[in-house]
Parts: sequence; C-alpha cells; structure tokens
Amino acid sequence: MPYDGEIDLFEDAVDSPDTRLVQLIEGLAWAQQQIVVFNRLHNEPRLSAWYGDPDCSYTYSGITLIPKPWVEPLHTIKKACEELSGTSFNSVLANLYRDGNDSMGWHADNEPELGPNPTIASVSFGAERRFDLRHRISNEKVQIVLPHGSILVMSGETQSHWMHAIAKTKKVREPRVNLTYRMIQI
Ligand SMILES: O=C(O)CCC(=O)C(=O)O
Repeated sequence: MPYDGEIDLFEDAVDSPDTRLVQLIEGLAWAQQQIVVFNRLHNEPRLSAWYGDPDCSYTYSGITLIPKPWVEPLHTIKKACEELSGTSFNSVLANLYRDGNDSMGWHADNEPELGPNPTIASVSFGAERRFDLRHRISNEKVQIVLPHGSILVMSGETQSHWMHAIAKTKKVREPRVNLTYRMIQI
C-alpha cells in the first residue's frame, strides 16, 4: 500500500487453477448467509462457507459461523498460502460470487478474534473482479484486479487503516471463488 499497510499480489500462485475452480464450486457447502446491516437482516449478495480447525468460530456482520472440517482443496491451497506469506492459518472463509451481480460491501477484516494486524491470504479463481481499497482517513483509493490463480497477501496495519470491497459489475457473467485464509486467535 502507499502507506499504513502492506499488500503483495502473487500471480499464478496456485497449481491447476481451472481444476480447483470446478472442485471448489462443486464441492464446498455453499450457503447464503443473512447479515445485519443497520439493524436489519439482509441476504448476503454472495454465497459463503467457513472451514477450519475445531474451535475456530468466526463472527462478522452479526452472524457466527461454526467451522466445517478441512477438505482437500482447501487444505492444499492453505499450504501454498503459508509458504508465500510465512504465516500459519487455521481457518478460511470461502466466497462464491455467482456473477457480477454478487458483491461484498466496504469492511475491514478487523474482528477481535483475528487479533491486531492480522495477515490474510486471499486466493482468487475464475472471473477477474476488481478489489477496491479505501483509506479510512485520507479516503485515498487503490484498485487491484485479482487474476485467476492469484494470492493476495494483506499484512501489517492494512486492516486497521484500509477498508476493502468487491463492487457489483455488469461486465462479469462468470463465477468467481475467493478463499480468505485467516488465523483465529483461540
Ligand atoms: O472476494 C474477495 O476478494 C474479498 C472477500 C472479503 O473481503 C471477505 O470475505 O472478507
């Protein structure tokens, strides 16, 4: 980032990304979560699934997710993320954006269970989507297109100072899977 945080994008970072995309879409326990926004329940505009070590419950936007046990693609990709980032992860939030109509609003991955200055590895498969970052104070924006098979590592103070989002887009008709590996402090 220009200041107040670090991000690194590694392209072609995952083996056999086409196979992984199909395995993940077909094999994960996708569900549409209900989230609380301004005290009202809404369907989240994407599907998601939470996997990890037992004890790694995760609460965001008013919902608590209980982890499903690791499955092969998620565990293998976790190792690639750990090697690239030099950090360990014990859980992953998988997100399925069915097409450009699915999105994720402005937020930071700053829940208390992630601890201060968490490192997060974010893996992308399928349709390229734009990842927007916005500084909380200066409002400066950074935009990154996340390619199929890439790993984006966010670290340092990124989550304290920058929010991020995936905007809707009429240009994208294909699905995208995103895996964000995290370390829940137990
Ligand atoms: O889909 C992405 O690239 C980001 C997902 C995200 O920010 C999240 O789930 O917290």
